[in-house]
Amino acid sequence: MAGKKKEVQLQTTITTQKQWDEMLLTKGVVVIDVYQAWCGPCKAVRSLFRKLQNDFSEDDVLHFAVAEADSIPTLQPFRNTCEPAFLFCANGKIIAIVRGVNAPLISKKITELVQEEREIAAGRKERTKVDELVFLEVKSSEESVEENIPEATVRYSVGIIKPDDVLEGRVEEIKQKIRGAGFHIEAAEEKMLTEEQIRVFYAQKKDQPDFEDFVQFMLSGPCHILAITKEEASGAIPHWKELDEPSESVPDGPERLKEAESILNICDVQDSIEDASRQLAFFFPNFDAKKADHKVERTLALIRPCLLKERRNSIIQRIKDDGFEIAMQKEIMLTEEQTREFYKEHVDQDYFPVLLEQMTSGPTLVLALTRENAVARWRDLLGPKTVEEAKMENPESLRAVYAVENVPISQLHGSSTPHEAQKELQFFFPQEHTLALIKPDAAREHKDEIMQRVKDAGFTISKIKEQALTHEMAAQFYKDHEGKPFFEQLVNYMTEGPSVVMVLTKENAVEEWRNLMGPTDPEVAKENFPESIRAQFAQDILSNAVHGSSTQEHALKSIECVFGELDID
Ligand code: IDP
Ligand code: MG
Repeated sequence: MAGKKKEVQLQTTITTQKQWDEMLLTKGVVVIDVYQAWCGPCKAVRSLFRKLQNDFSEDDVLHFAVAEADSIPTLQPFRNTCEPAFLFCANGKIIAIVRGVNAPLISKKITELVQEEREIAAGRKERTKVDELVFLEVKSSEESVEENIPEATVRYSVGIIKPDDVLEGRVEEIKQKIRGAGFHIEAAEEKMLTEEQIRVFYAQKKDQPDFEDFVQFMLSGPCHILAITKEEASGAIPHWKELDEPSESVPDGPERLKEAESILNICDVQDSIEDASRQLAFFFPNFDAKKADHKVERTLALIRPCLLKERRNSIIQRIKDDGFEIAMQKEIMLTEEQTREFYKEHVDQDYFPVLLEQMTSGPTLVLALTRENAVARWRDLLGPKTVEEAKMENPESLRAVYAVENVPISQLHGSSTPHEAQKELQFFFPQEHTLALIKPDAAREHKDEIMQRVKDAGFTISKIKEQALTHEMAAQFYKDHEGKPFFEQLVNYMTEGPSVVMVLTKENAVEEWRNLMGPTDPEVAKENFPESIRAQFAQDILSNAVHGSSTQEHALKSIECVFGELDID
């Protein structure tokens, strides 16, 4: 590991506009870590930078700097965004940016730029005219999904719970302790380690006299391997080492913590993201840390009838408090057939009759939850499978906390793997079509803005046309309202000019579009759903900007009425 001295020299510190302007005069390539004063520069990339500096040390072509966004006017657009950003300066111009600690991408960019500078210096290549990056433009691209990187740098450690603790059923207790200290468990797996894995993982112990016995002990039964993360920017989370220090605030007392420290072989990866990636790859070959860090994932959650009836608000609040967003939701009364289909792998189990009875006893709330690494995080929160195990092994887990008295079935479900999540989401939220319409006045005045909202919400526009509804069409559309006092007015309004008529396609499209539209009356919309289209673009309860089918059946009928045969895939 490199010593502190070298670290100080690695990056030039830039805290004023003058220093920034001077930096631009540097020959060669400068890689600048733009940071916020409150969280400081990114430590995770330093070992990578050091390595690259060694690789390209011959001709003084590569330089590194850290620049504080708060105090340099040029970097104003980077203030108040907490994700790390790396700028690449060549020949006095900022020509590229990487957001987030994407080590492979940063490494690739540096290598490309250095090679290009060398070619130019050797006269083998002309300098191509490149456009300088305009930061404001760069900022707006943050909206794209790929760039949507969480705020803090995530670091991984691998922890091993040894065979004796696994055998004695202490896994949950230990996991709970790790979570209690502010870490997240991103993946967990019980498995027999190979002798090679043990020798590599515990390499630093190999000179201890009882090492061979230790290896044999580790081979004596399954271990529980954990991939653990800690968010770097958040100062509230202690380092592994600090877990070892006496702390009055922990109910178990310092002795228990010492024990936890010795139970887990703890690898502080503070200085080397490479070590952590190697260990992760070693124990979790299928675990994609980059994906887990950056990709907002979806999982399916079910809140079963008893819990929904008794503590609906509490559980929804808890889900939000734990950082999940509810992307889609639907309350349904499952039929026996649907229950059998959904739980087809469980139909032969002893508990199935009780499960079936429970699931069909009232409405279930089905949720599509999103956040990074949602599948593992939600399962981790749920805890052990049965209420009994949950209460015994992890009383803090949601299945224990939200157990319903006298009901033996756990009240919460979560998908086991991303693949299963996809299947389960499809089961409850199949692709649907709905008919959407931008009413005449809104089509004149807010068409582009409303279309943008449609696209941002992820709808596919399967068909679209601009057309003034005929009297017959409008009357057919609003057949259910015939005889109401506003009916005549409504039909007149709808036929006064061209509307934008669309077939929108998405999972759960009917409900999703109605959610995006908001309540019929814009005053109610403004009050309760200020982000909805009607809150923002409707004039009054009649001229309320948009229309959407209210059921799947209505949707199919009106699509047919406007577009003829339904021939959408
Ligand atoms: P929805 O459009 O949200 O489905 P509906 O109750 O189906 O609402 O009503 C259809 C349309 O009739 C509304 O979008 C609105 O344009 C109009 N409308 C509904 N209620 C009133 C009312 O009380 N006064 C005037 N127009 C109304
Ligand atoms: Mg309606």
